[in-house]
Amino acid sequence: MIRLHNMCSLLLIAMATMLMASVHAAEVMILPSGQTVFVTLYRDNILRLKVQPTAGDFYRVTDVVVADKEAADKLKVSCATATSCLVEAAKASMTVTGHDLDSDTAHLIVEYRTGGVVSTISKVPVAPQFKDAPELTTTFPTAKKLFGLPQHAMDLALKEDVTYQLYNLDVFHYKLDDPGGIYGSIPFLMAHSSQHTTGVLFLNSAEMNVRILKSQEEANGAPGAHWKAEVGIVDVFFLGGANPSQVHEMHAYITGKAYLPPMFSLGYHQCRWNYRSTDDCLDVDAGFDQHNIPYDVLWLDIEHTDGKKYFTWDLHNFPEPTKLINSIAAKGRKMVTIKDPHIKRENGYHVHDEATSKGFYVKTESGSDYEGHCWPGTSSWIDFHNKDARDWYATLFKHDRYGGSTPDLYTWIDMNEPSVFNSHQVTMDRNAVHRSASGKQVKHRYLHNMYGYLHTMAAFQGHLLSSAGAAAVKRPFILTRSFFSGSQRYSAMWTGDNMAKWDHLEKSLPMLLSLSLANYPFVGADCGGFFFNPEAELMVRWIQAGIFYPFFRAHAHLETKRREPWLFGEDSTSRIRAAIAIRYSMLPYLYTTFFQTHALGTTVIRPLFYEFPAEENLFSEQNTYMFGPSLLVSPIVREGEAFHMVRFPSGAFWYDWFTGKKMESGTDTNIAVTMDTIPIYTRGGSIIPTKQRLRRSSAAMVHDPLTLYVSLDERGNSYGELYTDDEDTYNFESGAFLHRALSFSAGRLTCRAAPTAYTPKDRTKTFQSDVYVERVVIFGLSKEPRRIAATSANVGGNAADGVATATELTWSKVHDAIVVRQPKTQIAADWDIVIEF
Ligand code: NBV
Repeated sequence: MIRLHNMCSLLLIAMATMLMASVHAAEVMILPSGQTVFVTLYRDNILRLKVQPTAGDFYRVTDVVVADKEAADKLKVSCATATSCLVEAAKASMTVTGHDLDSDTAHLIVEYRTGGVVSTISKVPVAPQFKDAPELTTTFPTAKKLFGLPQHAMDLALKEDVTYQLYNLDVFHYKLDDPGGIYGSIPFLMAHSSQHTTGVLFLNSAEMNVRILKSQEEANGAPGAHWKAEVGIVDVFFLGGANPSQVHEMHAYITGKAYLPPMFSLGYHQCRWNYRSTDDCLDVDAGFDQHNIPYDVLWLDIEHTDGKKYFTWDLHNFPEPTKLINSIAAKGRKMVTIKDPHIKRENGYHVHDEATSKGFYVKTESGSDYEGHCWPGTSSWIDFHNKDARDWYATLFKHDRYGGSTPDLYTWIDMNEPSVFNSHQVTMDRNAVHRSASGKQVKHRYLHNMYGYLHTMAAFQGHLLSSAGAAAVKRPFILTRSFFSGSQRYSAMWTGDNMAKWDHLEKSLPMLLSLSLANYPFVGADCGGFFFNPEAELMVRWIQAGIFYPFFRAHAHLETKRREPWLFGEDSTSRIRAAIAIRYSMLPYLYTTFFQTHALGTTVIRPLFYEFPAEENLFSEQNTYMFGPSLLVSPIVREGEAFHMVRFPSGAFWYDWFTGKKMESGTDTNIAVTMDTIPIYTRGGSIIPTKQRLRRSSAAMVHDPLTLYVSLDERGNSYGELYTDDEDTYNFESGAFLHRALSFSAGRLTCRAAPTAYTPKDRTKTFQSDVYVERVVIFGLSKEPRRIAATSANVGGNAADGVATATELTWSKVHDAIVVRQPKTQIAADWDIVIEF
């Protein structure tokens, strides 16, 4: 019997060797159960383990998520025997050893080392009964805290003995501190200590439950997690680095870096279920101008359609949609319409007719169209798993097909968990059937958590297609409710139907930070709270917090009172205006941060431990956080606060944004607050580009001059970058951008080309900018200047080419800052501003 088994194993090994030529894995182990173990160096120090039920052509639905499919390096992998493999990278190694492989307790032990230290130990059961129900237990011997596994309305640090469910669901009135699944999931976890950071990505799109182990009783004092997916395969990536940002960048190699959003989408968005008519929209739009509040995008929810048939209009209330969009766009603003994935089953509705005739709906097991109840009544769902269906769906966005649309109209996709009103858990039957373009069938349960992601891919493609004939293809803007690993390549997300309650405002911060840690940078929550009515204090505080959400939108339920920013009394209006003005002033810095995210795979908002990984007392901090690399913010999220505690890491100097006052590093400081207070601090060592003129939208700011905030570190130095381009198209991929490095040292501020962080596809285009610097604000100078002068080839625009002129500059002391006036140095040029003491 044993001999027979061995012979079988030999045969399987031989088969596997033959297969190696056809599969793109470096090495394989074939287990007696017939499962194949692939051990791969994915890229640099990212190691991947896959266990598949059969050696051959297993159908892996998550392939579409992996950004760089060619990255595996087989030279670094060796499987010495049929039961053990070693993979070695520069700074990491992984050993995979099989145990009890002939028995029903068969398992693999995977040890992942970073910097010579074992940072994760995983036990992967591989007995036959686990073939299609993968699980693993991972412990992190060097870690202190675990983070990740979004989306949950919970604290940032994961809690022991709690099972986090990853199952995308439309949960009505979702509860806070509940580990049940809500709209989206990313099966990624980060384990952190002051020495190391490790990441684990279990790339499986079925329902997954991850229990955080009781470290003392279950994992020898180390944090750990037990992962269990309903079906599918084990496909796990191990990432190890010195700190969170390294691990974040590795994660972005796998599932992709975030796309570069157009500038307008970083402005303020005004939404409501529903702006009811053309006149209503125009009134709201005019209200912003009357009250001198900038905004960029006006949104239309489901009521704008003809009977919830997406890609149509209610022509009674919106008789001339193109005219409406054009009049909003005339002020440099945009509009968004919603397009849900459920399609009304009504003959004559072009989307339904075409989806039916092409067979692009999700099916039942018996082969008929899957039907369910949603907003339009009886509906079917587009099978976005099928690439042909995605290609077809994309054509619906073309302006000649989507009547009333224009290039200034963008997209919101909702209900894409998918939400099915009359079905178990308000979602699609797990046995519903998807089909690939080549005709392979797969049950919904295998890809449930990816459905929203696939919808986003199709909508993104739709926007590219609708823009294809234009002089330059425009970057899409899509907001999705449901998401999975990879969604950051195509869309922003928001945290769905929160409530106008203080605890929902407070919880929005850890929710967004957790998503950011899991490689989803473009994230936001409904400002004001979706359900119920916020009183003025909550609304003001929510907007003051929302200016530090990467995606900044106010939204409200159909049954709530109107709540445009000027409806809460004069004081609140001016506070909201002041907050939104700060957001707009920071757009150059925010856009630069998004560019860095796109170029390097970093993120936008960051928990303090991401920037200060060695400061253990900050590991669980979730109220004070970093907005980009250089600003520390601490939104006021509690009612009636008279004092607010701000945490200042010891690893940097900190300055009050409004006065330049130096704060005490390494302390928790209680600051006295009023309703006007917005706690913002610059990081010593940074230079932050801003634009300070209050305009009606981001488009109106394009040519505005810059104010630079220079905050000195303990050596009197600082550094920052400015990225700029046309804010809207893909021309930056052909070189049409400016990326400038600003640095300050020994009393000299310089502007030069930034070190290459990004390689465009080609260099066929250039970008011109007439933007100059109108003000430099310096925090942390120990002496008052005696003389300040600017030297540049084009100071004031009147010097002969290449000839440097020196211009004397004026300055004054304002609070604790030195404000240098009108250097008029062009951002595109190289220049120096020199301070003599
Ligand atoms: O489309 C209506 C709403 C929308 O406003 C909201 O933002 C989504 O999260 N949608 C959910 C459906 C109904 C919610 C009760």
